[in-house]
Amino acid sequence: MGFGVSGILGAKLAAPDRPCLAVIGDGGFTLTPHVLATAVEYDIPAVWLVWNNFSWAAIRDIQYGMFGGREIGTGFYAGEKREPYSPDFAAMARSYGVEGITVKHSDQHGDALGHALVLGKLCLLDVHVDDKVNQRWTRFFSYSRKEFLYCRHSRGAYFSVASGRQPYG
Ligand SMILES: Cc1ncc(C[n+]2csc(CCOP(=O)(O)OP(=O)(O)O)c2C)c(N)n1
Ligand SMILES: [Mg+2]
Repeated sequence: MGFGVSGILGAKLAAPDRPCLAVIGDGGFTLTPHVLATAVEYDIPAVWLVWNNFSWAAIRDIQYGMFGGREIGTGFYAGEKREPYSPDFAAMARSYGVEGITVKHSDQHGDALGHALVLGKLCLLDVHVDDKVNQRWTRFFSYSRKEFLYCRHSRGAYFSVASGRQPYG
C-alpha cells in the first residue's frame, strides 16, 4: 500500500514519452499523498487513478468472514446517519496544484481517463466505485474460516472461486 502512489514518479522519469498511470485504492492513496507535491515540484506529469470504494475493503471483507459479518475501522462513515465517507481526493489534488477530477458514474469514466492520459500534465481521477463489488481473486476474502479451509483443501472448490462461483452453492 502506498508504493504505487510514489512509484509512478519513477516510472514516468524512466519513460517520459509514455503516459504513466497509477491505479491505486483510496486506502493506498492516503498512505503517501504527499508525493503529489514532489511531482509538482519536479514537474513529473504522472496520472493517478484512485479506485475509491470508501473503505479498506480487502481488510473489511476479511473481517466480514472471520467475525460473522461485522467490521471495525475498515469502512469509513460520517455524520449522524453514518453514511459512507471519503475525503474529496480531487479537491485534495487541486490543493497541490494537480488537476483533480471526480468520477461518480461509469458513463463518465472513459472520457475522464482519456482526458487525463492525453493531457500530458499532472492529473488525479477520484473514481467512486461500488464497495460491495469484488474482482474474482479477492472474492474469497469474505469467506468464513470454514469456507476458506474448504477452498484450500478442495481443488474443485478452488476452481469454483476462480470461476466466480460460491463454494457452497
Ligand atoms: C503499508 C501497508 N499497510 C497495511 C497493509 C494491509 N492492507 C492490505 S490491503 C489494505 C486495505 C487497502 O485499502 P484500499 O487501498 O482502499 O484498497 P481496497 O481493499 O479498498 O480495494 C490494508 C490496510 C498493507 N498491505 N500495506
Ligand atoms: Mg478502498
